[in-house]
Amino acid sequence: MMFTAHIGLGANLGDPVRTLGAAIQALRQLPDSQLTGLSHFYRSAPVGPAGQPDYVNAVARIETGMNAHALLAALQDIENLHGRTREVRWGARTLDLDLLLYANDEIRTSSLNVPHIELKNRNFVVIPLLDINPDLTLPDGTRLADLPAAHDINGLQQIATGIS
Ligand code: A4P
Ligand code: MG
Repeated sequence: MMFTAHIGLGANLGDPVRTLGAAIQALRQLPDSQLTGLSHFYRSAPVGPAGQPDYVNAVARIETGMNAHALLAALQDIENLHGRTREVRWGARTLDLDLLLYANDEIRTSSLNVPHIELKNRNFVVIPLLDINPDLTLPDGTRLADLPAAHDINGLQQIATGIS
């Protein structure tokens, strides 16, 4: 069985566009998986501790045979490969990969929350998700396009990267 998963990519240290490009290459190489969608890239104002650089954010869609926990572990391996260190919650990082959506599942465990807890509140997640699928609906039935974040371009700026 193959399942659709949406992955949020974010970086705000080093060369974020280059890091996201490398992460997308790594996603293409995930076992039993295929990259089937990629949003535009956005520069976004940081949410969380003040004084950190702007982020670059994007969303990728894959079709995968991996279950959600195996996929999360694979995403953490990619983060680690790109020098991710975890110190401050919501603080600066070289690469953050979040499992935003997995099939139409709702998963609430100590190590994995899907849909991602902050998904609905973050324009830098909602707007790229809509790039990939303007009709996307969450497991609770919410149409993504109906969320306030879908119409909030505050702090968000599309950037040209040549990555597709
Ligand atoms: N975890 C649970 N559910 C998930 C999921 N769906 N995807 C657990 C990924 N991880 C999930 O995450 C901590 C733990 O969350 C993991 O061990 C995993 O088991 P982490 O990535 O180590 O820590 P974190 O990212 O610092 O914390 P958190 O709460 O995940 O933060 P977020 O929500 O990822 O936010 N501002 C802008 N403009 N753009 C950004 O991308 N990102 C963040 C980080 C803050 N501000 C930002 C941005
Ligand atoms: Mg995270």
